[in-house]
Amino acid sequence: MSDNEKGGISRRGLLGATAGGVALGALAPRAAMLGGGAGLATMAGMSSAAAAAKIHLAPGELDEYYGFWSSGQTGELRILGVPSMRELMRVPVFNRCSATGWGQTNESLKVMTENMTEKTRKYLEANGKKVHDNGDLHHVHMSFTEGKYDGRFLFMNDKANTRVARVRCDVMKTDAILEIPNAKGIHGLRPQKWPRTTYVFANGEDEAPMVNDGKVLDDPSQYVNFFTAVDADKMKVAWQVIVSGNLDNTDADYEGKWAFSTCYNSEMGTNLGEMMEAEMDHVVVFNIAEIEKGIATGDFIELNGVKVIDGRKGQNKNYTRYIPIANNPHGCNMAPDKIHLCINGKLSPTVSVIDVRKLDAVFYDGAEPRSVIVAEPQLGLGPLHTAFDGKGNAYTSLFLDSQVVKWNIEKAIAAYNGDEVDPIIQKLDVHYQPGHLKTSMGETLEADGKWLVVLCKFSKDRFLNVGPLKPENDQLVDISGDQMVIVHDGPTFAEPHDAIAVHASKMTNIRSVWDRNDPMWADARAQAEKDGVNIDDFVGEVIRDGNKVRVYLSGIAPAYSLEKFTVTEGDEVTVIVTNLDEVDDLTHGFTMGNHGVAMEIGPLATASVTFVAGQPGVYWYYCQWFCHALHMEMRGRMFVEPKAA
Ligand code: RUQ
Ligand code: CUA
Ligand code: CA
Repeated sequence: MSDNEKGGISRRGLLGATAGGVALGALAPRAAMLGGGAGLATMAGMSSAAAAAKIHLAPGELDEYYGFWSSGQTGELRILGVPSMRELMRVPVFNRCSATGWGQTNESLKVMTENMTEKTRKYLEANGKKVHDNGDLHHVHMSFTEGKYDGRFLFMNDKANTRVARVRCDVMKTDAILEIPNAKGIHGLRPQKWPRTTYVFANGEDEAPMVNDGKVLDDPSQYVNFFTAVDADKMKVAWQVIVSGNLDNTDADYEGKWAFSTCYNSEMGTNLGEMMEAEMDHVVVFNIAEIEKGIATGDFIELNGVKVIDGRKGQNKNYTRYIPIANNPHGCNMAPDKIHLCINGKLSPTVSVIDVRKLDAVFYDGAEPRSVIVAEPQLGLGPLHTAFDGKGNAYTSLFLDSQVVKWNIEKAIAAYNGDEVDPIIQKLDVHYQPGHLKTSMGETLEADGKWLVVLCKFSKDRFLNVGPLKPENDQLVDISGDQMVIVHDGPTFAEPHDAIAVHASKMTNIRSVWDRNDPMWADARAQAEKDGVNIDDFVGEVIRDGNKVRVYLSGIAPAYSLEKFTVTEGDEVTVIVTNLDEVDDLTHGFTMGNHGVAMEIGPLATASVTFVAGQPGVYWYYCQWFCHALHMEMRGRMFVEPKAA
């Protein structure tokens, strides 16, 4: 009997009487619509006025937590205040941003291109592009020191173009983007928790030939997947491990010994039926010390400049172990008790609880891989992710049931050992189809059990109808009492997958104006020095260099240092703008009319942009960031002279 069947619901049962699995996607939303009672229990135990009071901030009051939100296919990072759920900022990462010039300024193009593979560079060049301007950002996580957030960096994935990015928490700008060679479709991502974030672990979800050069195509027997450890300080690949099956979500332990990845396609199938064929998939456990030893002793192959360890099944080494889990698991969540890892069943109604203290025996004493499982509570339909309150309770999202279930880990262990106890404390209807859910500080040793954010994939009837494309609904739940209480509906644009809530006291590095010596514009500074221009002074200079023209502008509200400059049609013009206003919140902009050029220049920042001067004529440039009563007057002219015949 399979574990699925042991849980009382077979795969066939979960899918209903449909032939094969193809109807799962269509079935899911309907199933939830039919699941009655939506909303009725949400205010149980608390009046709506009391609930609202908990999240209401008077004008000028600050939130207790920074919420860092992914944005899925929008490709950016978002900052929300928790518990007010007010959106505070959007940080462009993989996307092209009209407001800030991200994806267009020289500084952002450097970040976006400097760690790009040759293959991508050639592809883009052939298509007249410099960068991909989309991303699919699922997971955002902060750097750790000894299991606690340290306020230095945020790391995030791009599933669409196989990248990992880092955002500096001092200025909230992206400072590194790394395209991962060999792997395809980076999905799950987590920083190492202990002793500090030396590695960021990144899962390749999609299977492809090991050497993907077109010689092997439709032969899945030759496909592999890669698990990647990124050096978090250098933002370079440290090493990779080839695995059996694909990789979905990942997490790391609190001892720095292990990383874990779920796999929903141990079958290495290429269609839905094949991907659900097996009774069991697995969790891969990566043994960090053994992998580092293997790299140090030369037990690797080199592939596209990366040291790659073979950790596939059947390797008689201690790099990896494969723990069977009921078919098609999804989320992978390490509890702040440092002991329990929760693997969410998705197709199985269960969460498999692994005691990480039992892993050594599996690696070194030949213990059965499943001997590490200490509980497998049956929670409901479609468990995707689990969060923790630091008080021994877990909160699991049930996608198909449109619920969050609160359950107790110790009781689940007791039940698994045969005790007559029900680990389930409460089931809460949410709206609708929740994916990730996050507790305040819940993925750290400082889990505080105050708030839970449930990121619902569907909002349907919860908001005014805005057309066929609806917002998602990020619901805020008060978990400080015995019972969960929904206190806020938070509509969001496409499409937050994941979020973290970081106590504001952790954000000690955050600045309000830039440091003039910031490395972000080091290239512009070096060029200015060569041109004999001091960009720390109020300067207006035009340097001609063949058909290249460099225009140095300073801005002090409400004027630029130059009211006009002249170039020739077809010149490559670089405009370098420095904002010399050392004033909190005084941002300038630079927009060049009818040239598709616009960028942000924060207080004491320098930013630059390069474009080709267009057809002859007069073009106005202007500051597009409202900076002064005379902001409209902060503008000037570019004269484009006809090219000599
Ligand atoms: S995954 S809904 Cu992209 Cu984080 Cu689970
Ligand atoms: Cu400077 Cu508006
Ligand atoms: Ca499977």
